[in-house]
Amino acid sequence: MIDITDRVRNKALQSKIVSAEEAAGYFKEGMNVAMSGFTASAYVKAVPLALAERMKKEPFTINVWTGASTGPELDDTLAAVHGIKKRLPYQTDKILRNEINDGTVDYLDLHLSESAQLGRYGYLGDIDVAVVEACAITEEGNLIPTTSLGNTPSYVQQAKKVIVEVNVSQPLDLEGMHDVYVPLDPPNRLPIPIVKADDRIGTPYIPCTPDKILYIVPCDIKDHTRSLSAIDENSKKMAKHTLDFLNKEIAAGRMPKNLLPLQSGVGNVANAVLAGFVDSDMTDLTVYTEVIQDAMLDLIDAGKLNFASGTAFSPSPEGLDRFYKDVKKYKKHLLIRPEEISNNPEVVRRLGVIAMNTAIEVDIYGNVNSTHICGTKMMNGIGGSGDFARNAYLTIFYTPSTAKDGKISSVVPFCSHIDHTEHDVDIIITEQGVADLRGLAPRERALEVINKCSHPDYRPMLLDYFNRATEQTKKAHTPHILEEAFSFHERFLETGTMKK
Ligand code: 0RQ
Repeated sequence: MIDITDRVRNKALQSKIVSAEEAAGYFKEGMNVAMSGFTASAYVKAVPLALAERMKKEPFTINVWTGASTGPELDDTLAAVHGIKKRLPYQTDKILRNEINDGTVDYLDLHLSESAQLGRYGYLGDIDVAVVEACAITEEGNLIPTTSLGNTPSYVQQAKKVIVEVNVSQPLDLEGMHDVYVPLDPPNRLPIPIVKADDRIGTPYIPCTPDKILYIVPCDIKDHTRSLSAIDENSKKMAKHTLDFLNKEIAAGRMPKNLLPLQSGVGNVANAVLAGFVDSDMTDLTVYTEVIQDAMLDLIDAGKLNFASGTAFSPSPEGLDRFYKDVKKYKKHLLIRPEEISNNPEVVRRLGVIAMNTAIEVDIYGNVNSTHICGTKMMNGIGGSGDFARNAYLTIFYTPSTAKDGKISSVVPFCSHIDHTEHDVDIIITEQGVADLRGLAPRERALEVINKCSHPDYRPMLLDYFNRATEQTKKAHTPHILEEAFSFHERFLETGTMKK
């Protein structure tokens, strides 16, 4: 077995070190199991792998709560043996997604900032056991976290028992990079005293006591982070539109020269936008976000980013190696918080965050669908996009104007599912251009979205819909022809394209 005695600093606790197989024997049908992990960072690996092996021989299911998506050793492996009954609050795994969409798994798609407190409010049931990754365990039994915090502090607080995976692939230098704060629940909640991205308000460890720790499992499997794809032409155009737009905001005096704290979602577009900042002449940037990605290391190296606060460090494999080689340097610029703090509406509103997230589709009035394909099939989940979109100073959504080789228009008459309403959305950016919806009434918004953001192949169809809807409803506040509102989606389902 891997030697972790130097990382279990409480000598008495060393007697609880067992193999992953022994720990896997603890789980029973129907248990609520909270696991660490936010993106493919700091998720537990050895225990779910051993649990899946056990489930292959004696099938049973558990309910899995995490911070967000995880890596393949957790979601992929447990879903492949049909070991998950209920899953919350977010996922991105292909096998799990299929099981969510074929009725095998019940999925609770939650605002990430709320997910820990919903657990504490009690109606989801007790957490039977929390399984969490740590770098080390202190003399007092406290846990030194690794590359993300997510919901782990709250889960450890709430769980009846805790199984700790001590992962020796995670460098001890990570110690000190975290700020752990779990708010009290109403009516006792206090203001969260963060007024700058780098403010510290909590402890550098996850509070835990030795008696709560059931087992300690050694692990040496690295975070299985995802490679970034090359930045495509559309993403480059959207990045350029963003920088041009923000520069105009600065020139108009609506934003300071170094902008306001940035939040960006994950994926190709987010990465391209942040890469755009590296090549820009903007300096002294700050980031108050959920996920810290490779481009933020580039911004630190370029001397343009002063500080980034998030709940997970989610780099590509190359980014992770680069970070591990120089943790001490990057640590001065990075802080990891629980997701109920990184995404906290109160703090996002106070700091005046610029929120940049990606949509599946948008409609002509500015509603945004981030989660459902054709209104019924779950893609990933709302994640943190709603936490930021509702509360930011400026809320931007991105989407290429078409999907699936142009067969789908990402601008539709009416979104087939709505995650972010017209009231939350300020700016929509596609490769075609920027729709600035601030200060516009619905009929003005429709023309702005259609003319600036839709693809020329679909623009005449969208204008035709809008003009007929305006005429038929005699200029109603939000003109729609109800029986036609989903006609683009219906045509795609019937013919394989939204084109006529
Ligand atoms: O399908 O994978 O089969 O090629 O959807 O689309 O363009 O690659 O974009 O990877 O950035 O994902 C909204 C899903 C975008 C993501 C979403 C198809 C398209 C492709 C993916 P393929 P792209 P991305 C904080 C913020 C919610 C959570 C969030 C997401 C696939 O950004 O999950 O914002 N966001 N969190 O072909 C049918 C359409 C489509 C479509 C795209 N209109 N109809 N299919 N696709 N548009 C971060 C966290 O919370 C962790």
